[in-house]
Amino acid sequence: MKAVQYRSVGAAPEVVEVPDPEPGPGQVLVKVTAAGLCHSDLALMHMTAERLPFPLPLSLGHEGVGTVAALGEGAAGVVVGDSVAVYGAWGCGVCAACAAGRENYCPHARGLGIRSPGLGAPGALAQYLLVDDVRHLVPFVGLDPVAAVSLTDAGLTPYHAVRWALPALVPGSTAVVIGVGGLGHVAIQLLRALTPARVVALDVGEDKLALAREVGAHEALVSDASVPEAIRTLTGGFGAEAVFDFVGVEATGRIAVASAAAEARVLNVGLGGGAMQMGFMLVPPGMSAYAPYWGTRGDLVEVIALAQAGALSVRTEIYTLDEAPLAYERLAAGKVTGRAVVLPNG
Ligand code: FEH
Ligand code: ZN
Ligand code: ZN
Repeated sequence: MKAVQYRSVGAAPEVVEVPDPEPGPGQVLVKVTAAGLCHSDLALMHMTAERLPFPLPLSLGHEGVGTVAALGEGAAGVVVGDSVAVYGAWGCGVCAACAAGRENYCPHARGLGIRSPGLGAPGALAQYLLVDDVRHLVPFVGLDPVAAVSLTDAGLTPYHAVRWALPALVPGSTAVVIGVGGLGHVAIQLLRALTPARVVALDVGEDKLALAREVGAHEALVSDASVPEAIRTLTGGFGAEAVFDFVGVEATGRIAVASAAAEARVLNVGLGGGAMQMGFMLVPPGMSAYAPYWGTRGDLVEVIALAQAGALSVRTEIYTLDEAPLAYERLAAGKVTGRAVVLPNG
């Protein structure tokens, strides 16, 4: 089969022919309908050999939907032809976190050598994907798989983040979204669907600010050092009750804290590698900070239900498998609107 692989440190991703995978005991083989690209893919392709936490070559793609193509011995709960979304945060499946569906926070996975697809295990940017257990598959009926594949990451990750901030997002509150990319533009829709908060979007690109307004932001402001003052003016001098930084560099971390109200919930969801200040008198009194990772399996079921109810839609750019290296170049250059989606069998 064909797959998009990262084959050596520093090399560009390339489309190669690899052996067709066969499902082993308990595994499910999924014929991939669509797979999304993520900034995390770029982050891992910029890591030094010393920091890369898994061997190469690696088939990329941790955002995938498809149809069940075959079941390994003993696998049950799905049948050939079922349309499924892949929950990508694979854990051990038996610890307290995994038993509660929080496999994204499983403390045992790494030590057991359990990796997510596209993040150490063969990923979804391929014609077929091996899924280690049927519990990682979520039914995906009534949605266009191409339009909605990114719910498995660009939807799931901001949904998990917004859910943590919900107690702060009461009537009269303000939520700030920094970065209107693949995750940020979905976060705006989730905040509008799930909370009464006024949503203020920040970005540096006028095209991204236009997208923010299109998907429901009440305000869309240029993200620079003066913007916390604008947010304080908007909020009567108090600041925002929740701030979501989907960029995650030092500068946006500073903007996030400077824009926050007392008791605000501030989240660093970005991959920029920037630190966010925390400490008495360094941040507003009572401020909470959270660095979430992906989302729980229950979150994925809920975000799919939100999409099925028409409450959110992911903006996508469609590419063939052979165009995937170009799509990564465009993603790296900030030229992708919403999410880039590849059709491995299209
Ligand atoms: C993947 C790997 C590391 C950090 C963050 C991520 C996310 O893209 C998964 O949603
Ligand atoms: Zn991702
Ligand atoms: Zn576990």
